[in-house]
Amino acid sequence: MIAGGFAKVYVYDGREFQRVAAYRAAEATGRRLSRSIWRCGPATAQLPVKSPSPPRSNCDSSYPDVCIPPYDQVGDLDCADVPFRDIRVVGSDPHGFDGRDNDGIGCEG
Ligand SMILES: [Ca+2]
Ligand SMILES: [Ca+2]
Repeated sequence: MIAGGFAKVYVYDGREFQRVAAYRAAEATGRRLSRSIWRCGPATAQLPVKSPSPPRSNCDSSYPDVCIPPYDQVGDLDCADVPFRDIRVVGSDPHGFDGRDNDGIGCEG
C-alpha cells in the first residue's frame, strides 16, 4: 500500500521500528505515482447529468409547466387537490382549473 501511494509511514511516539527505512523508501516511491493519495487534486469526476425534465408520461399535457395527472387516470381534480397556483393551461383543461374565466391561467392565486 505504501509503495502504491495509498498509505503514509507513521512512527508512533518516535519509536522507529526495524523496517522503517524500507517503509520510507516505499513511501518515496508511492509519492511519485500520479494515482497516489499525494497527488489528489480537486475532484474531476463529473456528476451524472440530470435529465432536463422528469418523465412526463403521467402528466396531463394541458398543463405543460407542472405535472398534474391526467383526468383519465385520476378523475377530476380541483385547485385544492394540486400544490400549484397560476397554472398555465393549454388545450382542453380536463380538470377545469381555468373554468372560471378561461384566460389560460388556472388556479389563480
Ligand atoms: Ca375540476
Ligand atoms: Ca383563469
